[in-house]
Amino acid sequence: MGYRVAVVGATGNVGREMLAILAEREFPMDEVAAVASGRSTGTEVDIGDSGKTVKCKNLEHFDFAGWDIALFACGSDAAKTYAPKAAKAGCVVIDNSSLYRMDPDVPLIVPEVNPDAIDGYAKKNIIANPNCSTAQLVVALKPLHDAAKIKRVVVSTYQSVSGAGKQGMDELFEQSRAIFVGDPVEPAKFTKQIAFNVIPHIDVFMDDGSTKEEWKMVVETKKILDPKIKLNATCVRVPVFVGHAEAINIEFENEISASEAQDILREAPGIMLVDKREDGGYVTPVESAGDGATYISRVREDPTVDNGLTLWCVSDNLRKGAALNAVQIAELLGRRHLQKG
Ligand code: 11C
Repeated sequence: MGYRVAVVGATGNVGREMLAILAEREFPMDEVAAVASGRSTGTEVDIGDSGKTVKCKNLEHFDFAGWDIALFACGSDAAKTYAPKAAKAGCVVIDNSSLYRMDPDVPLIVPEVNPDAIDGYAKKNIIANPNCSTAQLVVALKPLHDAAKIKRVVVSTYQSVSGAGKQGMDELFEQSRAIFVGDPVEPAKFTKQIAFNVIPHIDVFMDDGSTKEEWKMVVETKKILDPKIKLNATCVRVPVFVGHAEAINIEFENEISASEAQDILREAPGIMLVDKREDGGYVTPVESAGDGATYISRVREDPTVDNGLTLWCVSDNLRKGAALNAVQIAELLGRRHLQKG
């Protein structure tokens, strides 16, 4: 006997990945529903490469009663209306939007980092999935924090356009084509030209001059890993389709060498260490796309502070940063709380 799972926002970048990953990981399902806005009703959506498809149902009329788990990938506005409705009907919501992440009654989970926090899920029947740039960061930080206690982190991100949805991907493609053929370039989703450029602005500006993407990295890292960690982020959009990269500088309480850190990271859950210190001996976003790992490269000591390390971290933002993490949460929920059969 398996679960009945609904994927809400099934036609978007993350929703499609959720369906694919449920199939790839053979999540025990008796039934899967693809749910989306009214304009997608009846659209056939692939369940990954399984050869099976499912017809989209209209979110507005979808009855969540009798469904065990709903993976929400539909943005904050729809989550605000429909997540409480689903939760009230007895369906556990795993929400990928930012809406509930900082709610003290909603666990914010990265299974490799804070699995025990899931035990509080029943307060609202909602579990939050972190922002993509936070997910890979905390996977990288957790084993190092356990080993030498992190005091402060300075991170610069290089975030792919798929983080901004299909519209973001289309805009990079269209602008690249326009530049090659000499057509005018017209920014729409992004505030400036993204093709052959980088933009130091993701999400809206906050009063202190940081952006909401940067703020999310700070508060989500504190909630998931340790509220005592100080973190400063600069989030940048780059002309890459899939895969976020991060340059991470870490200051520790206790001594830790680069080779000790490499040994720890090599064994850590969810991490692939690729750190050969030679041409091409590191991972780039293109190689991370389609994969579930958080890749770490370029681990080295930072001689400008006591107990400092710098490293490079790359992961598929649609997978570990969103869909895969949500499915891993569903697996954890199943193991701990919703045992079937
Ligand atoms: C981006 N990180 O790359 C964003 C996308 O809070 O879930 C995900 C936003 C979020 O644009």
